[in-house]
Amino acid sequence: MAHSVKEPNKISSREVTDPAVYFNRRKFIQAGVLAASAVASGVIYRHLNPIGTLDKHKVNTAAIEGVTKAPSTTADASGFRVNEPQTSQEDITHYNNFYEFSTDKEGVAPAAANFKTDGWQVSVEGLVQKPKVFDLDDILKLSPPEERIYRMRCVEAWSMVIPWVGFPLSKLLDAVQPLSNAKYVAFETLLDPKRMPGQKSDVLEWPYVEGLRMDEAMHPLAILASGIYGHALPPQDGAPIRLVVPWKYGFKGIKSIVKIKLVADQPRTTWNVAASNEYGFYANVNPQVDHPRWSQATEQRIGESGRRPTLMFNGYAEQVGHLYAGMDLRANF
Ligand SMILES: Nc1nc2c(c(=O)[nH]1)N[C@H]1C(S)=C(S)[C@@H](COP(=O)(O)O)O[C@H]1N2
Ligand SMILES: [Mo]
Repeated sequence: MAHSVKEPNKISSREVTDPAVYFNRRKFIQAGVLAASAVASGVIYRHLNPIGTLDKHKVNTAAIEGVTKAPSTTADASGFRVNEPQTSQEDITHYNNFYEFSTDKEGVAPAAANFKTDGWQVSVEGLVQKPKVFDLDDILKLSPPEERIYRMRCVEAWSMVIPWVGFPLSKLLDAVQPLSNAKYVAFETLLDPKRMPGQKSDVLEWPYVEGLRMDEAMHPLAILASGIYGHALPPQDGAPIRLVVPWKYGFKGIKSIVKIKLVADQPRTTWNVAASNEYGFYANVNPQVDHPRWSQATEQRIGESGRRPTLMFNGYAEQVGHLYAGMDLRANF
């Protein structure tokens, strides 16, 4: 099931790949019946999996037995690197949500393949002492690249474990010196329908926008990522730079960012504008607050069988719970 949109009928079921369907097809591929499954699904694979990739495709046996066994938690107190099998590079880069290119998860990679990011700049502006239009290289020089191994939980109830290369968003914000009246950070994706053909459709309002409260943005777990598995971010995952906020649903992780603006009031966010009853501003992962159209109690980890229990704050409650003390987590979904 895809995200709800203003006119859901515009997305045919054929375009949307359900995680279970995707996963079952992958299992078929592993079993060596690629041709049969490709025919059955009507999909022509442009990227056949070399055996080496499949060998690296790790399966967690605990999850296969169902959801009774609790998954392992973070490897250390920081939460910077979870101690769970990483999703294969193939899956991370071929099962994507990026509506600027395609609403078909497996269609994003081919549609984005020629996306050029040369000369990329990011404007950091608004309520700051030192607004600046950064060249990408200058942003990446602000702080040494770090590997962060995070869970990623999409609101659609599938999840991955992704080894990002990135640096704390706080380092960039510190560089422009926020003013005391800056309470939120607003993010914007590139608007260029020629380069992002999905923007010719009105499936969402463009450009894609997202936002964080200032204290969320300053949290050490919130990063700007420029790589995956030690390689530069491929277009389909949000090249050249995207946000990653691991305790929130994946849609908060805005891709291909060109503008970051510090503001006084809570900014508009794309999915909240599209369906405010289904996608809140906070969007903290919460197994107890169901989506109006499906349960959030469990999730499908891509590359595994069975379902896992969804964890409060996606397993980062220890690190971020204090940010929401006294807040009604049901009302602020
Ligand atoms: N600009 C932009 N950012 C986006 C999206 C999008 O459609 N456009 N999709 C979001 C959603 S719903 C998810 S789950 C994640 C997916 O990131 P991934 O494809 O790298 O796994 O990106 C988020 N960021
Ligand atoms: Mo998502």
